[in-house]
Amino acid sequence: MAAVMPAPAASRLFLSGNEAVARAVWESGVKVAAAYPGTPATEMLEVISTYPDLYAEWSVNEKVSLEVAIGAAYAGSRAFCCMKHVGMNVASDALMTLTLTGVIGGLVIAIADDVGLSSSQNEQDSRYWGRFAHLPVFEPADSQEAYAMTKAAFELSEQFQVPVILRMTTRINHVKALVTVGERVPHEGAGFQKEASRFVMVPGNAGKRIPLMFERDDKLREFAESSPLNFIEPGSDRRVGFITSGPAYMHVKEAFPDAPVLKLGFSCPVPFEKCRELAALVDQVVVVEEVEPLVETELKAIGLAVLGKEILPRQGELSPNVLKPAIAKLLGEEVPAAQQVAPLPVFPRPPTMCVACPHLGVYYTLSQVRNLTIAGDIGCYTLGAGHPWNALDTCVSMGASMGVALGLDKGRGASDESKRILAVIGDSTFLHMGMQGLLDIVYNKGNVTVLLLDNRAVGMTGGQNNPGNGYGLHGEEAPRVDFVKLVESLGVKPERVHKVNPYELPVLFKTIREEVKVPEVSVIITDQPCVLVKDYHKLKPYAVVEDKCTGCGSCIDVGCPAIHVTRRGQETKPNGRVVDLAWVRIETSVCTGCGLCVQPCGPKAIEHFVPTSPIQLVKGGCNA
Ligand SMILES: Cc1ncc(C[n+]2csc(CCOP(=O)(O)OP(=O)(O)O)c2C)c(N)n1
Repeated sequence: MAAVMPAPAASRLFLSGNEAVARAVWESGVKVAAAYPGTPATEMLEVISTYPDLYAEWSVNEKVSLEVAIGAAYAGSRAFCCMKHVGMNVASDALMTLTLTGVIGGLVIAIADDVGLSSSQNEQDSRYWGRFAHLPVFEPADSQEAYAMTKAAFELSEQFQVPVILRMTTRINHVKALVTVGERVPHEGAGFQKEASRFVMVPGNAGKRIPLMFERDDKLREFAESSPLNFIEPGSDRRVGFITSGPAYMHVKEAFPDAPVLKLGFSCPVPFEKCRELAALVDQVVVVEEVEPLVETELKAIGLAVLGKEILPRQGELSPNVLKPAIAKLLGEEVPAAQQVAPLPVFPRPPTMCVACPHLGVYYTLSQVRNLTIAGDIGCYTLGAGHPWNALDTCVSMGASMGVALGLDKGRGASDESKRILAVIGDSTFLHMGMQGLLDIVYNKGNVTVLLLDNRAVGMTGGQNNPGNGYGLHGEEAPRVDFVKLVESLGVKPERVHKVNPYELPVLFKTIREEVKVPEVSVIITDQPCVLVKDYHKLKPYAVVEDKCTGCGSCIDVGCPAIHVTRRGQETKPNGRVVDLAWVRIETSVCTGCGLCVQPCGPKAIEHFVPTSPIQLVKGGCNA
């Protein structure tokens, strides 16, 4: 977690967009900040939690985090909530009613879109929420803007009593730049004032708020027209002008430094007059927006002749190497050869689980059991879909393994009759959205075996604390969920609930084999901690005894990245064929002695590492 930044006002700090937003949240006098982790948004709350004088929490999911922020804003305090793009799908039920009540204290919701899918199950454009929920959207283009727009968003939120969406993308969240910061200004809310017609959204009350929401739309559009966040840079090359927002603005400036540009920082509602102004300056207008053609569609609807996704991709970032050829083609210019070359691809490094990860034992076991259909979920254990396990058959969204497994059970086709249906879910994902799915399986008498991988961490996003590990955001003690009691209280029969150590492969294998045969719901809980959390204790490392290793590769099937195959020479077979002799090696410097690889090793060639020279000890046990 990033450290607190006690820098005084006017300091220039080198901050990522996430850190810049965190600083602005603190300076804005926010009292309550809540979030559920998700890349690329996670660090916002992590950094906020290092500032004094505010309450910050990891909530169990994004919907709860938004609801916590709503309550604080109803009480007149400033509140902040952040999430990755898919988080807003979860939180949107609250959002769509929040837009009717509005807020008292300023409420800013930062949504981080993973444009380019560096770490997500899909690519979404969160600016849609601005249109769908009739809310203003700000789009920063760098860290300084992320900071300034967060502060401006709180002002706007209170002026119009409306929550404001700050739309960020991975490039803004993670890239660092210099930011000049200011002072914290405390903000004291008046406290919650009862007003049932506004805060109790039953049909009679909600219906009366809808026209107010539409009126607010008009006022916001008018405001956007004169907002300094929307400005025109007249440029000198008038052949093409650009209407753009967020990081795409930076790409436009880099690719076409002389072109007229309308930069939309306050991009929803779209300031139509400003767009017309830009159009009047140039021969052609191109709207450059990542991901969906939202501004473009609205401009076309008001009769403005603009181009956009006809010539630009709808997926991924609009970097200069994407923009330059597209605009050259539009202008009938030759595309310079250098610009036609796609950027060099990064050497492929498939994601892998950590050395000694407790999930390894689970997937090694699953890859040995036949006749399974496995509904996967989202977390480190999604990597079980990859090599060497190839264990997962589906992965949709957080918590979906439960419902999908039930659907696979109830919707069995001709070839599925004898198949056993299994669902794999992590502890944080179970608490986020999985619990309800398990209740549904129980209630609807599904025949599903659930593997609940309790590694006491939100591993995938950096090992954050959660109700499953008994620590709060600041590392303080907190009530720890008892997963056995929880699943039993959801209706799973006690005899169908098993807690197993995922490093004990025979026990795990036997438990899975037996439970998938039982025609009712059962839950197998693995109980060993993530190797990256403080509850994990390293054991003595292992090494391969060269003389005993036959190179069979059974240990490789575990999938531990500390194990790899090397060539130890060649052998000529009686038929004259020359074959490579393989030998497996364990990187003892990273091995933590979990013993998973020892279990499938036929020739018993894996033994505790014994350093034979002081140099090996100094090097951390490298057996090279
Ligand atoms: C709706 C939503 N919110 C957040 C995320 C980001 N995210 C991906 S996996 C994950 C949780 C993983 O934790 P857990 O289920 O405990 O599994 P582990 O990674 O520890 O194995 C999160 C928060 C997401 N993909 N979707």
